[in-house]
Amino acid sequence: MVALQNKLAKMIPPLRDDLKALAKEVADKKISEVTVAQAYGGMRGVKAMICDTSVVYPEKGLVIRGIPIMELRDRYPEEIFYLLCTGELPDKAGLKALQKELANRSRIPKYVWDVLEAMPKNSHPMAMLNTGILVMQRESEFKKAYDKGMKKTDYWKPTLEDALNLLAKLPGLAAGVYRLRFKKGKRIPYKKDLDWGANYARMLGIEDKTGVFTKLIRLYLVLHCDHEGGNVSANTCHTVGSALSDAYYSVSAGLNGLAGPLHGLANQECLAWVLDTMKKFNGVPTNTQIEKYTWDTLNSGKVIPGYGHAVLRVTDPRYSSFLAFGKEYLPDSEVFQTVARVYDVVPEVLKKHGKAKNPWPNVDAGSGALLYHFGLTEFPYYTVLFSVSRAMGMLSQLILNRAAGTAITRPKSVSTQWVKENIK
Ligand code: HAX
Repeated sequence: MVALQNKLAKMIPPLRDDLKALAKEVADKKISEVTVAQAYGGMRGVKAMICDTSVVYPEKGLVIRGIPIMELRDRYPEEIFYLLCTGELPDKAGLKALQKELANRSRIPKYVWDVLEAMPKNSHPMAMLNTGILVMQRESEFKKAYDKGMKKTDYWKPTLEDALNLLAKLPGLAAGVYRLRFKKGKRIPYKKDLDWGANYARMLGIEDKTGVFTKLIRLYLVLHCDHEGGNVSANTCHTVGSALSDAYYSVSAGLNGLAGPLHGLANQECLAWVLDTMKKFNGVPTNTQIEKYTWDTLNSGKVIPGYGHAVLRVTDPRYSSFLAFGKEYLPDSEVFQTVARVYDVVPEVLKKHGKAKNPWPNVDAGSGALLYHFGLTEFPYYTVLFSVSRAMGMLSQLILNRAAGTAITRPKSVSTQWVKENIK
């Protein structure tokens, strides 16, 4: 056993007892009420599930196990996975052990490539990534152990195995999707002496003489790792996992949600919007030009991608982290300059427009411009990068849910007829 497995093995039995006792002690207390508006409105603000990996505060953004995301910017993504699972950052030995564990599990079965190569050439990279994950479901250790009749208190163990296997393979799979889909040439193998994020950067095959692109990929993987439990991808993964579907099924389901334009696909839409403004105005637009373009977009009934959020009510600290990175490493990039200028203009326009509850940028508003600068210009690919990172959040939540023995998700729905008859 390596450090993460050991740590969880010690942590989980008392944690399970603690959760059980707490749930019993306060069983009848109310934590939320639901209005008709919320039932019709995507259950926004309804507190009806537990997630211990992270919390999103409207006024300060993402906090992972008590640590604001801004303070974790310089960490390795693997450290974040350890933190999400255990509540603590690993020591040096724990990090090394986890990196070694991931390297040893990184080989991707050949049948995955056979399937992906048979897909239509214009398939969306997210459909390819998800197909790759789903086709590996047959490798699930959870499924094998479940079929042998494992006891409920052991469910988390093969789930952790699945999580490590999947995480280890994701950079290679995701990079392979990039190289295949965009005809970049042969796949680049995992290098065992490099960390997980550096491997991903390297396997994409983007030239990186200065090492700044690798830094960006590590940062990207850290910033997108988790966003509590109720967002579309986490909530979907949780629901599917609650039926005891294994990690491959559950994460794949969650990522299908991430592929929607109101969720993770917003990063591709956002860069497209920024590039459109630059094309229209022949270079970095002025504030007045951006203002006009923003109004044109709103007046045509579209949203401004990368702005607004269901929970946040301030500038997303993840956006601020990307902005700081851009200012440090690529202040001369015209795309980055446009993104920074859009930030000066769009919030004020959205306030005047008066619809969006949050006029500030979310994580997706800035990330694409940085990738674009380094030559990763195929923006339909951006949500795949997001997925590799978000898998850490979904998998850590799944492990903890298995440990806690979380119940199958099954809220009660009511019909419109019922609302008319009982509420009106
Ligand atoms: N531009 C224009 N209008 C917006 C808007 C934006 N950026 N954000 C919200 N609105 C509108 C909504 O469409 C809604 O209009 P209707 O009443 O006509 O339906 C109204 O303002 C109220 O919405 P809200 O309560 O402020 O926002 P929601 O919680 O319903 O939705 C969204 C949150 C993120 C989906 C929304 O702000 C949006 O569509 N933003 C643009 C897309 C985007 O950036 N998505 C990524 C979010 C982060 C993420 O999940 N990344 O993965």
